[in-house]
Amino acid sequence: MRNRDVVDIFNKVADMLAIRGDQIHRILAYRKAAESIESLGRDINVVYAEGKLTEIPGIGDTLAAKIEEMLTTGRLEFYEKLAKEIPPSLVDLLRVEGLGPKRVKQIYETLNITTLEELTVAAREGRLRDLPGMGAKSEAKLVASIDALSRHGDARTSVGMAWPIAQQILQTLKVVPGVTNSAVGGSLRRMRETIGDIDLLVAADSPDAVMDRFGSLDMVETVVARGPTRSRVTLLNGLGVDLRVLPAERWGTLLCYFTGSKDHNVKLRELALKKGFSLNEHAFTPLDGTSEILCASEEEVYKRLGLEFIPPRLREDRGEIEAALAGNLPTLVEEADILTDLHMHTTWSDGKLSVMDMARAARDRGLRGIAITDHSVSLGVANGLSVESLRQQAIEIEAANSALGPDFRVLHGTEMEIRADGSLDYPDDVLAELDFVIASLHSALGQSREQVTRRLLNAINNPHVDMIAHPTGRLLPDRAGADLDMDAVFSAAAASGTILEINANPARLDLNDVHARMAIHQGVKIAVNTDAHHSDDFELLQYGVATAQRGWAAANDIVNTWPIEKLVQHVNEVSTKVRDRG
Ligand code: DGT
Ligand code: CA
Ligand code: CA
Ligand code: ZN
Repeated sequence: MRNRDVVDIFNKVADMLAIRGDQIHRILAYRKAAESIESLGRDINVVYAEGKLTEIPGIGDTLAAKIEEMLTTGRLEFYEKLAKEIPPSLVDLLRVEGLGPKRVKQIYETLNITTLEELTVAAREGRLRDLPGMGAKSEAKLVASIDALSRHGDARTSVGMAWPIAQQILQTLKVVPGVTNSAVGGSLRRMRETIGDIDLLVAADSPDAVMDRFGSLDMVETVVARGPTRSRVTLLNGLGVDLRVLPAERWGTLLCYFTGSKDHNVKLRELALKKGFSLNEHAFTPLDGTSEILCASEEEVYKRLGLEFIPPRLREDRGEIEAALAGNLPTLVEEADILTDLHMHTTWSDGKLSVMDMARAARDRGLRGIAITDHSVSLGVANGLSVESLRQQAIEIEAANSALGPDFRVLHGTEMEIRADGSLDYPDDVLAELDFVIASLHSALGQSREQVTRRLLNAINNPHVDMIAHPTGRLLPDRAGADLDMDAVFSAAAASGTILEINANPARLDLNDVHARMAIHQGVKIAVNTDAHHSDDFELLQYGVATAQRGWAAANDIVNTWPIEKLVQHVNEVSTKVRDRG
């Protein structure tokens, strides 16, 4: 058994004791033990081998004996005996908002319900309202809570939803007196496309004021746990937030440990052990028993391990530690490197602002150029442009360019439908009039791999098509994209010079991180664009850049970092080359 398993069983025992109606101090003892093992940061098997279990906070002789039993036999007799009295599956019922241990016991004893499924059925059939102390109203509330649980349950949240919330909470915590540092950690700092929960880290000498402020935030629904260095809350939207607080001199190890990923941490710890240290969120602790070494910055943590600093977006155990050891980490593209945005919409199709409004807003954000890429005619739902409208739009774009002067360039583009049969929405002679041609799939995404891949390759190989937007067409969290043969797509894009997009909208992030890395490896040029329908959407760029970073992209891999003249030249050369070859 490992730390997690012991934590799991102790938490279950605490819940089962609570349902049984046991003494509160006994229940709390198991919870405290679980929390301390959870934040132990060392392999509990090692601690046991050293005979030091009782040095763990909250572990006395009784609990140490139980841990020993689990580690040596893989079982816990006490748990098995308890399970005969209180079915362990009852613990799941406690996850339903508004269901406490007493009520769970009553439901079990009177209706013999032992699982969340059985409870759901009983509640829907109206069998709970007759229990003493219940009623039709509280039964209806319970049904709503069960629904909410299955909605949020184990579902992951979009990074675009979680990031602003995390920033908002941090704004409040960083001004609490005594706070010297604060940051987002976990998968959100690594900018995974979806996140399980928000992790926040704070450096402060005394955690109490921070914990108080955290628990009393308006958006908090319940404080799930509060310990000496850790609190966990559930927000009104069902999202979980973990907060850990340690003194400033431990900030580096704290931030590193809770940024993860877990697999990255495991590798760091192995490196530390080779150098004679255990490593957790608190410190490097020498195995020879001399006093611990603190790191106030993350840089020191990596330095001590003999590694280059590894940017958070690479910390997925995808070769970054090996690269850091060899001094081979990429210099990642940064948001500040981005000079253009090559995909956006205006009132000509389904956007909310005019060409000029979008251009001014982009210029105000420091960009040097944009491409206006409204939808083409067959995307009727998005008010796609006919050839005549497209030609009228050209006049407006020319006017915008004269008005904006030489330091900003508006390219006339299109986001052209690739129709279900693989043909393109505009004829070649119309495409030839445009500065920048995007082709994309919005319909018939469920076609067979062979069919949908052939459809996309047809667009990639058209000499007028400069870029493919959101290649798979997926929508997070649950609409899968086209089942493309990615290898075929990447090699065709590399051969033809067709740019592939990382669409920065957090509902897309398409290409995803892994595909972006494969594409770059095969020599494909990548664009990061917002697909803005309003100037507010320019904010979304950060998610696209983060995805590019997670794909190990350097600035030169991303065409938006190129001066616009170079970009235009690339697009023209590629068209000519392909035309000559074909
Ligand atoms: P999520 O929330 O599922 O999107 O993913 P994370 O990576 O945010 O995971 P979370 O919230 O469970 O934990 C935050 C970080 O804490 C995680 O990235 C690494 C660290 N951590 C958590 N549990 C463990 C563990 O059992 N072992 C190690 N080495 N690190 C852990
Ligand atoms: Ca997390
Ligand atoms: Ca967490
Ligand atoms: Zn678009």
